[in-house]
Amino acid sequence: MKLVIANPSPYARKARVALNEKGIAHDIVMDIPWAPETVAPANNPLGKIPILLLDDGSVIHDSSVIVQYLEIVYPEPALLPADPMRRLEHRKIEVLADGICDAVVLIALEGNREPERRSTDWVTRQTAKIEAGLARLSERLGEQTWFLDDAMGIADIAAACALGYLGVRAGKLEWRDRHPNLSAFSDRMEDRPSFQVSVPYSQPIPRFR
Ligand SMILES: N[C@@H](CCC(=O)N[C@@H](CS)C(=O)NCC(=O)O)C(=O)O
Repeated sequence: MKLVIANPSPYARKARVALNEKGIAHDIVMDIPWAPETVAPANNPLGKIPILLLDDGSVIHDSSVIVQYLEIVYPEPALLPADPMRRLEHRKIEVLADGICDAVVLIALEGNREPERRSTDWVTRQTAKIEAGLARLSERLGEQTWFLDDAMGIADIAAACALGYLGVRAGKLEWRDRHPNLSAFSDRMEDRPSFQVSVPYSQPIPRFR
C-alpha cells in the first residue's frame, strides 16, 4: 500500500504514525496538494491528502477513515479500544486535535493572501479556537500519561500530531508555558520511532487571491 502525504500535514502524520505503530509495510508518496503536479485530485475529489492507495486499487481518504480502516484490517496493536463508548471518547479528542489543526491551516492560508485582503478578525477567530482547543486538551490530559485509559491510542497520536504542527506553523503561540502537561506529553510522543520518522517541516503554500 501507498500513503500519499505532504510532509508538514498533521493529518497525514496521524495516518503515517498509525501505519508505523502497527508495523504495516507501506511506501510514502510525497505530494504537495497546492502544487499543479499534485496527485491528490486524481485520487480524492476533495483534493486533500492523506490518501491511502491499496494494492487492489481501492482508495481511502481522510486521516480518520484511514486509521479506521487500519484498525479493522490490522487490529494489533489496537489504537482504539474495543468498547464503543471508549472509542467515541478517543474520536472526540481526535476531532478536537484535528480542529486545532484546521484553525492553524486557515491562519496560514490567510497569511498567504495579499496583505490588503487579509482579515485580522478571521485570524483572531481562528486563534481563539486554537487556544480553547489547547485548553480543553490540557484539561483532558491532566497529569495522566495517556489521554484515555492506560495505553496509547488515536487520541494521543492525533493530539501529538496537532502539537507538533504548532511548532511548524504557529511558532509564536507560546503554548508550552501555558500548558506544561501538553509540552511534556508532546516531547514524550516525539521521542517515539513512529514520530521520529515523520518530523514535519515547513512547506511553502502558494498565494491565493
Ligand atoms: N479532514 C482531512 C483534512 C485533510 C487536509 O486538510 N489536508 C490538507 C493538507 S494539511 C490538504 O490536502 N489541503 C489541500 C486543499 O485543501 O486543497 C483529514 O483528516 O485527512
